[in-house]
Amino acid sequence: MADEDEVRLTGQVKDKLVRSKEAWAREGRLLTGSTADPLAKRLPPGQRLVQDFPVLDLGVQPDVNPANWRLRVEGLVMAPLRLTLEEFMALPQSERVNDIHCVTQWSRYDNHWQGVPVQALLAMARPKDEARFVALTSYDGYTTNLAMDDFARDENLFAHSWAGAKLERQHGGPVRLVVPHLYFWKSPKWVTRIELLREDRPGFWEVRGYHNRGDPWMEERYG
Ligand SMILES: Nc1nc2c(c(=O)[nH]1)N[C@H]1C(S)=C(S)[C@@H](COP(=O)(O)O)O[C@H]1N2
Ligand SMILES: [Mo]
Repeated sequence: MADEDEVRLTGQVKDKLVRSKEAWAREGRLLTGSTADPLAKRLPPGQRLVQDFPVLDLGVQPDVNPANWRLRVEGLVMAPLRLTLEEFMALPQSERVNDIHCVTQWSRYDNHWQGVPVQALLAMARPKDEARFVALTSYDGYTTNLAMDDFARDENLFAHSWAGAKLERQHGGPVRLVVPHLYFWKSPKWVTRIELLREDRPGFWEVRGYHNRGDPWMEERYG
């Protein structure tokens, strides 16, 4: 690992929590067996609305020194990127307001995010024609995967702020991805590496029984 990739991790990976979620996936827990049209129904099946903002992760929260933080766009791109936080913050900024849906059944409406649209970063990196999938890696070692079509949507943002304030470390600061049309495990906190691929590469939860795509309205909790 290069020097600038070194980060301090605090906490411990919650092995028991990971194992119980794998068991839930095997048993199909929380499934209601119904689906819904997002236009007809704002709250996806089996979800309940919360007002607070729960914190969910593997138990390890990386403390990234802003001077060492990097966002890398690599793989099947014409122009690989390796941005410092200063360079990232200097890119054209956008805002989005959206609802988020965690597979553990909580949903939270009207989250206001500020950051850099995925489409803006892709326009800089210029994906090659063969790029069909994306593998995302975070500073806590977490990984997740998306199809290009799900990644390149206009609403998706690399967010550095939430509700008008700097994104707290517990929610993925300095920068997390927000992909609101899929369950929230597809929105990596502390994201650092975006790799464009020809073939799909399932991530942390996807290899532990979660659905490969995770559409909340189709109730794609488990695969
Ligand atoms: N790096 C990283 N990103 C992650 C996770 C994680 O463990 N590590 N957990 C995912 C899950 S399961 C959810 S529900 C959301 C939770 O985000 P929050 O803690 O801001 O609510 O982050 C997602 N992104
Ligand atoms: Mo989650």
